[in-house]
Amino acid sequence: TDGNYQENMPATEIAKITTDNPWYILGAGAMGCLWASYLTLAGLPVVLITRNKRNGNAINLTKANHSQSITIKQITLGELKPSTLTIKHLLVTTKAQQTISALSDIKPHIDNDAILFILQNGMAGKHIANLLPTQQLITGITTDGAYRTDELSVVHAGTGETLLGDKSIIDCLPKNHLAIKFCDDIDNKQWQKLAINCAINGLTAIYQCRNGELLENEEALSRIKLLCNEITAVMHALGLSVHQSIFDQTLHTLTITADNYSSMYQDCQQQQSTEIDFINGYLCSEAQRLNINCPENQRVLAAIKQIEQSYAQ
Ligand code: KPL
Repeated sequence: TDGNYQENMPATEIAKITTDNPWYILGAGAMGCLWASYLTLAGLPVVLITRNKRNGNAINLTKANHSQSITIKQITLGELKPSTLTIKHLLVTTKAQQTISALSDIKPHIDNDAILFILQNGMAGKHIANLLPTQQLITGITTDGAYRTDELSVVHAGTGETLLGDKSIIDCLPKNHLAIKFCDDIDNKQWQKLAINCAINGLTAIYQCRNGELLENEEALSRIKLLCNEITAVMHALGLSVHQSIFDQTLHTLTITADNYSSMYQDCQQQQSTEIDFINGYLCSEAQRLNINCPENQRVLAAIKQIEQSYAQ
């Protein structure tokens, strides 16, 4: 499905990225810095929107022990607000729980016809669509692994792939640097990713371990089984096809990301709010709507909420 659609597509339908009309990136975390780097390397103009002024204007990108410094244009929210600047292309890489507040901050600058490419864990899509009803929202799902070692240094630790639910922007993305593919079944893929995050992320924060260590923990494994059964029931009730068992997919992800610390583990370690409301929280609210019991997901949700509350003490 990917790759050779372009010949049939009129040039006017392909969004144009120029210096006057760059990719703006909201969310300068690991994914935001990674994409800012690769978009720049692909020759596409980029502006990183940051809350506070950063020390320096270069991102240090490391992949397979090779580091390079990439100059990136940045604008702070304070500089953006009084300007008349209009955003036509926005890559959203904020954490799910920060997305609505961050988008509300820049909403006056987002063009009514803007394209938003949303690349994050969890299910925040509906809230974004309510906030920005006229803009085109394109969902992306990525299995690339990245972490930051400081504000502007990012390590591309695991090479995965990025799927997106719309072809129109593929030529405006760094497809020579990242494995980017169109997916005609993005809602299903997003649910599979949600399912895996429901089964892994909370437990790594509860047992305070790397992903792979869950495989050696019998109690954790039996909880993963329960979580997967509940998620599968919800997916079936929603009419989503589950080709490969969610439990098998989870075990596979745990094996290939064995050395990773999950994003939720990292958030808890840094005493930051987590994406739990958009992962197990979302699953539980869908289950409730469908009258399906999800006690194990509720248990994980409650345990992570308790961890978050303990920071405030
Ligand atoms: O997506 C992830 C995350 O940490 O958020 C997994 C797949 C669990 C990898 O760590």
